[in-house]
Amino acid sequence: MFGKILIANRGEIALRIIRACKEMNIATVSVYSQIDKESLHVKLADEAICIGTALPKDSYLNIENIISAAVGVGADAIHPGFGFLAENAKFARICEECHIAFIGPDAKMIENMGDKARARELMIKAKVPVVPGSKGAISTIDEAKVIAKKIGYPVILKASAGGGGRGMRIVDKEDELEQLFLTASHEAQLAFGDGSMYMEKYIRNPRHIEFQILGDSFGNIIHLGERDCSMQRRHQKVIEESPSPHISDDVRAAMGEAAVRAAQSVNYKNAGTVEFILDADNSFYFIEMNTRIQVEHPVTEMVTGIDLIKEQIRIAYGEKLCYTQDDINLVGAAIECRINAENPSLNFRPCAGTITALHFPGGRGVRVESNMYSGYTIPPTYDSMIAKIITFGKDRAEALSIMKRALSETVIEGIDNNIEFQLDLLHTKAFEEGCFNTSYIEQNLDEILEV
Ligand code: MV4
Repeated sequence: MFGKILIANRGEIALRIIRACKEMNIATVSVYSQIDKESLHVKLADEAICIGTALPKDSYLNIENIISAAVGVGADAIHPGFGFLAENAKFARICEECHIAFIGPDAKMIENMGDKARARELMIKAKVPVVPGSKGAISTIDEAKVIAKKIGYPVILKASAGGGGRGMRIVDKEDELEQLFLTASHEAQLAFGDGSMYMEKYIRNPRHIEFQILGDSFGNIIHLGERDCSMQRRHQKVIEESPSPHISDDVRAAMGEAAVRAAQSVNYKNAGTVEFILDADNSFYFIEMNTRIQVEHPVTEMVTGIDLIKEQIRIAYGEKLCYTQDDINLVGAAIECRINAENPSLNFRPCAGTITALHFPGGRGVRVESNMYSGYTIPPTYDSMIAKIITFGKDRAEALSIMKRALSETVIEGIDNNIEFQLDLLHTKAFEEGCFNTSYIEQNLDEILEV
């Protein structure tokens, strides 16, 4: 097994990876920015190396500094976590060239799936259902008009280099197409250095359901069930759960089969997520494949009993998956609430500052992933997620009652946070009944805040 892993990340995911390594007897190296020197990932790793100043581009995105650190300490592998360099093909390639294992799929896979138009094209070839639309990227406005006419308005234009909701435009009628295409493409060129766009039929108020995939170097691919991430706001997930309260066993089986086919068709290796949207008729369509471990991975861990980080490490080391699809039993239900340092009443304004008192929940069925401690100062530099609280029960009703109990035990003082908002959300009729789509929070915000 690897002797030493460098974790190229911060926050709760860095802790999550350090913990998995410790349980596997693998030495850990944290990297940190100057502003993070009091962070828990620095204290809990066997070694820690400062890689630059606070801004991500000067530290957590600085490939040269991270590779230098890895070479200097003799790390065999790098785990990129999520965000930062996790889906950076150039970084994965440089790791390969330096004979450091990148814990994730290879650079070519990251490139292919990072180009969302190309991923779509590959899925069409693999007969995975996609939303009606262009085959790959669109070259001209005339072509865009022809496709839009064929599939019918409204359509959605998406940047090939976007993903996760960035670089998208909804077009209601042909009059608007040219203008929206040009501005979206221009924006994508500025933001990603790639202005290419593709088109899909716009599905109103979809559900977002994603499947967790694991693939090894021997062509074995399994799925670990789905996560329903429909409770979100402005493309930021707020609550995730597994299983989805919305789909039947038949739909689940069909989606799982499509997800495995998607991964098999590109010979996928390591952990990945196949994202689908579901329309009102429960028709499902592939939209993107993420080539990283995701924030919400604990939800899958709770219902499968599988440690996804350890699996990622074993796969990167070249081990065979020790499960077949038949070995995967989905048991019970898990819910994750993301706890953010933000003020929901002030348009979710992020809040930096010092935590003066902190008490996390415990007890049966509760898991907390966080790098917070009493006295810790949250820097203004990074995203506002400070904890994930995950609960597990024999069914959704039990996981939900445990979550309500857990959140009501939680104390976070000194900074704004969204605990009360999460509690209000959990108490809505829509959440209780599992009957909501990706527009729910935006469309019902006043009501939720007022509960
Ligand atoms: C869509 C869509 C409707 N129709 N594609 C947003 C994030 C990115 N992963 C894809 N997204 C969407 N793609 C078509 N053809 C609606 C969304 C969408 C969405 C998707 C998943 C989760 C939350 C969302 C919130 C708004 C819009």
